[in-house]
Formats: sequence, C-alpha cells, structure tokens
Amino acid sequence: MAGLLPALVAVSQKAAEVARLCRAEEPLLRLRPAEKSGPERNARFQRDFKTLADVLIQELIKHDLGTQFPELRGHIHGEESSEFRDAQGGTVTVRVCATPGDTVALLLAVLGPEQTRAAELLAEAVHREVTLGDTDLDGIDPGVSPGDLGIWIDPIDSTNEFIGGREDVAPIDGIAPEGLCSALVLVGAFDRHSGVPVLGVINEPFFQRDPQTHRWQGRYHWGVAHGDTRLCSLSPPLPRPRPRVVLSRAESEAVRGALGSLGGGPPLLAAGAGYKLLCVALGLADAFVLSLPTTFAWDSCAPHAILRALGGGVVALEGALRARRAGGTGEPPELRYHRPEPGRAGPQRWANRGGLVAFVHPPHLRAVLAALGELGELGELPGC
Ligand code: 2IP
Ligand code: CA
Repeated sequence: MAGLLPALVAVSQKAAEVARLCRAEEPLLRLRPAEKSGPERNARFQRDFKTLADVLIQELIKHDLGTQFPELRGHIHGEESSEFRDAQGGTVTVRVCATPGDTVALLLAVLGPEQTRAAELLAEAVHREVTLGDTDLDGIDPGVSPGDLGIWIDPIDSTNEFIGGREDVAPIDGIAPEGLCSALVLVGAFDRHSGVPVLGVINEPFFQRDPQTHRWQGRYHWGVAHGDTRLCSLSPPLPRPRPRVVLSRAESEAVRGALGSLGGGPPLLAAGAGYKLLCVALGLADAFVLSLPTTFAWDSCAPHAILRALGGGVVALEGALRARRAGGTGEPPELRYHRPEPGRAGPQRWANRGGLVAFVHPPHLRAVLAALGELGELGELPGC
C-alpha cells in the first residue's frame, strides 16, 4: 500500500515535535519522570524512567496509524505502558482523545490544573495534521499490506539523554559519545508471519540547532526492505578496509579489547541503542556490537529495516558465534520481531537476549565475529 511509508514518516515528525515541545516548555521539562520498576525496568540502568513525552508520543503514533490503517489495530506495540502518574499521585491512562479539548482535559490531570498553556500546546501538536512535502516518498509502494504487518514503537530511545542529556556534546569522529542528539523516535514495521523488519523510520528530533532561530531542527531517515525491494533515504556508506566499531558504554572490557584487534581504531562509545544503530546506517561506524541483553525489539526493529535496505542487517551475536563455532558458513540468524521469548514476563519477552551485531557490509560482520570468536569459546561474553 503506497501510503504506509509516508504515514510512518509523518507520525514520526509529529512525535519529534512533541519531544521538542516537552524539552522546550518549562512546566513539561520540570515534570518529574515516572520511575519504572519490576519487569518494566531495563536492567541496563540503576534507575529507569519514562516521561510524559514517551507515553504521549507512543499513544499518538498508535492512534494515528490505527486510524489510518484499521488493519494495524492490535498489532501496534510500544515500549511503554500508557499509564502515567497524575498530579495527585494516582495514575491516568494517557491517550489521544476524540477532540483537542478532551486531550487538554486529560493532560491537565497529569500536569495539574494550572498548566493550561502546556496542555494546550501539547494537545495542539498531538492533533495537528502533518504535511510532509517530501516528494521522495510519493508513490513508494513497499509491496506489503498493512494487514500483514506489526509495528514496533520506541517513542523516545535513550530516554536518559532526553531527560538530562547535554546539548553541547562534541562528536568524536562524527559520533556523539552522549547527549540530547542521541534521543530518537523509532518506528519500525515487521512482517507478522516471518518477523522480518520491512519498513523503518528513525527520526532525530534534536539533530541540530538552527543558527539563526536557535530552534531545534530535526531530520529523519527511512528504509524499505521487502521481497526484492530495497529503498532507502540513505546511500550505503563506503566500507572501511578495517571496520570501525561503536559500543555501548556498558560493554565489557573483554569485548572492547577483542575488537581492538580489528585495526579500525579504538572502539567508539555512545549512548542510545537506536543512535548507535543509526551511526552504522550513516557510515559513522561499520558495526555496532553488543554482548549484553539490554536492547529490545522496539530499539532495533526500525534501524534493522533501514540497515537491510542498505544491504546489511542485525544478527544475534550469541547465535552468530555459536553457528561460527559449529563450522557454519551460512548467513548468521538475524533478529526477528514477531514472537515473544517463552517463559519471560513483560518487556523481557522482547529482549534481544543474545546481544547483537549491526552492519551494512557483510565482510565487517565476518571480521567482528572472527575477532570475538575466541572470546566466545572462553565464555567471556557476559551477556550471552
Ligand atoms: C535504551 C537506550 C539506552 C540503551 C538501552 C536501551 O532504550 O537506548 O541508551 O543503553 O540498551 O534499551 P546504551 O546506552 O548502553 O546503549 P530506552 O532509552 O528507550 O529505554
Ligand atoms: Ca529504547
């Protein structure tokens, strides 16, 4: 269906506007994030939070896509639950109401009755019609019906950087080690039957500040990878002779050391699973390697579709090393997005438990697996 990709891009633009609003408006920025606990908490962090922006963005994406494509209803999933703490300390189910006025009333329950300006600004952004004007998207038909797709939403990836990220972080070799720029909106579509990621949109709400207005400017990237169709807003980056790797700041010393043998320079560190995946798609790194079980379907689905559109992919690190050790020469198993892990509860059902390697050029994947191969035999891969 031709309109699905523009719809994903348009809803990511609306989401990015809400994210920028929540950073710009003092009462929204001051609003304490809700702390996640129990199975909802990502073990990657001592304390894991979600903001009103996370929840509102997820619900607006669900609302808009479900309205435009009724066959998607029930198959649009996100990281966050829609409950948020209200001004009295109770909980309110955040959703897009039938009218902006109703949405204002619901937001006032969260923000407090005195925050009418913030509630009205948010409701206006949530109910606004988005006009893309991106002629590259006109007429692109991914060749797949929404009735065969599921959606994964990460409303704000790298929430920690969204909450407290600095705005003036200087990139190192083009990659920001941390900061607000690594907070992204991720919307991915996967084939419900095979789990293969087929459409992906990555939106960077805080890409750069306009030098004149000083307002945040965003940008977005998209990819289609279905059947024989490979289309992308990006071009495949030139392969470096020796792969440059980007890692989570939580990656083990053993993995960091083993990857040093690739000869592509010391591994670069960055915040944001989505951001590191984007760095690979942009060619700022040749691979993102993670041995920890700290990413989820919503982190990787959209970037994975874009990497597939560029000729690459995202494999499960543990499975790839096991296949290599067994003498397998075929393609390692790529991540899939349609089946929860049996025996797990809540978000843990959707963890990329065997870690991951993201790449554009297969020789770089092979080089990474060769460098880590010995580690795997020594059992030094902490997450796997
Ligand atoms: C997080 C976020 C973190 C990442 C973690 C993800 O998603 O991308 O930055 O940890 O794995 O699950 P790291 O920074 O080490 O890559 P969210 O912020 O949406 O919870
Ligand atoms: Ca995330």
